[in-house]
Amino acid sequence: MGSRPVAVIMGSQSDWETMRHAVDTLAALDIPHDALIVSAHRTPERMFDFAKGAKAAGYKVIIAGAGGAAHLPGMVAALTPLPVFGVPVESKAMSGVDSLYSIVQMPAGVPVGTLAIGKAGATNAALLAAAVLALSDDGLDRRLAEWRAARTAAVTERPV
Ligand code: RP5
Repeated sequence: MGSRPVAVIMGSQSDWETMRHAVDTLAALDIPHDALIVSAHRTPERMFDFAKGAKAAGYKVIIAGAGGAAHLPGMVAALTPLPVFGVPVESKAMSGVDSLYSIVQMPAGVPVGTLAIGKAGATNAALLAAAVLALSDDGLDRRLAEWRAARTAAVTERPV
C-alpha cells in the first residue's frame, strides 16, 4: 500500500467544513491521507494532473467532494482507474440536491460511488474507503471492526 492510500479532494475551501468529516474519520482509523483543493472549473489543469497521476502517486481510493455544478468526482473518475467516491456538498441555493444530481447520474462505464449529501456522506465515504483498503490490510480490518463495534456499543437502549 502506498504511504498515503486515500486522497480527499474538494472543489473549494468552502467544501472543507463538510469534507473534514471524511478526513476526521480516516484519521480515527489511522489511515494516512492527503486533503487537497482541486476544482474542476477553477483549476482544471490541476484536476487533470492530479487525476492522471493519482495511481502512480500511490493512492488507492479517491474521495471527491463538490457542490452545485459538482463535476469534480465525475471528471476525476473519467481520468483515473482508481475507485472514486463522490460526496455531494450541501449547496446554499438547492440544499445539495443539485450537487447530488450532478454526481450521481454518471453515464454507464464511468462509475462514481455516490454518497449522501453533506456530513453523513463525507463520513461514509471514508468508511467505504476503509472497507476497500481493509480487504488487503489485516490491521485496518481490525481497526474498522473495532470502530464499528464501538459505534454499536454507544447506542443506549433508552433515550437519555
Ligand atoms: C464547487 O462550487 C465547490 O465544490 C463548492 O461546493 C461550490 C462553491 O464554491 P465557492 O464559491 O464557495 O468557492 O465548485
